[in-house]
Amino acid sequence: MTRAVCPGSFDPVTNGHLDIIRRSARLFDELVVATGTNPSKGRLFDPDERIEMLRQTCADIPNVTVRGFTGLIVDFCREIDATAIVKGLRGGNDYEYELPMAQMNAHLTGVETVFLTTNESWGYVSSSLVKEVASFGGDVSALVPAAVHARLVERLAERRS
Ligand code: COD
Repeated sequence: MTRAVCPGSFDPVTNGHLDIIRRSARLFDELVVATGTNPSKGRLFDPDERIEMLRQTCADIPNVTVRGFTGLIVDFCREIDATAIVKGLRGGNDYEYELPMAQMNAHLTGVETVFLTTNESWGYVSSSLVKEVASFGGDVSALVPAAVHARLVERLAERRS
């Protein structure tokens, strides 16, 4: 039985994330999507909200579960007996950012990191850019699941009022 973890901030989950999740779920028996906090990024949704949106959007993928984690990703992997971490790569910047993390995580516990290249449709999509464009009134409805889009519009309106 192979179990992998797909970690991220998912603030909020985008169609780019979902594509990586769906493709990873075909490679492993079980995939645990794990929301953590990246201290270098501000957040729009709290962890429970991010988990709820992920559960809603991954509900049709039978071998996917969604969990929150705090602390080191390698400790979470050990706790749930996962042997691989799956990450998505959109380009050189992602590679530069992810490579030392993959090597550090391998150094810490020997966990493997598997990289999937982005789907050509979603290579320019990031949660940060989606939030920025939406905050100025741009249409991001094709870039995130419909339920997430509704929450995003609502949250940004709350922030403005
Ligand atoms: N197409 C393909 N992949 C994508 C796309 C897209 N359009 N958008 C995002 N991705 C990929 C990213 O490259 C990343 O691999 C993953 O999806 C998640 O992205 P984000 O932006 O939601 O999440 P990050 O990068 O902010 O998450 C960082 C973590 C929380 C996973 C990281 O900080 C972490 O592991 N923290 C725990 C503490 C720890 O262990 N630190 C030491 C690490 S060595």
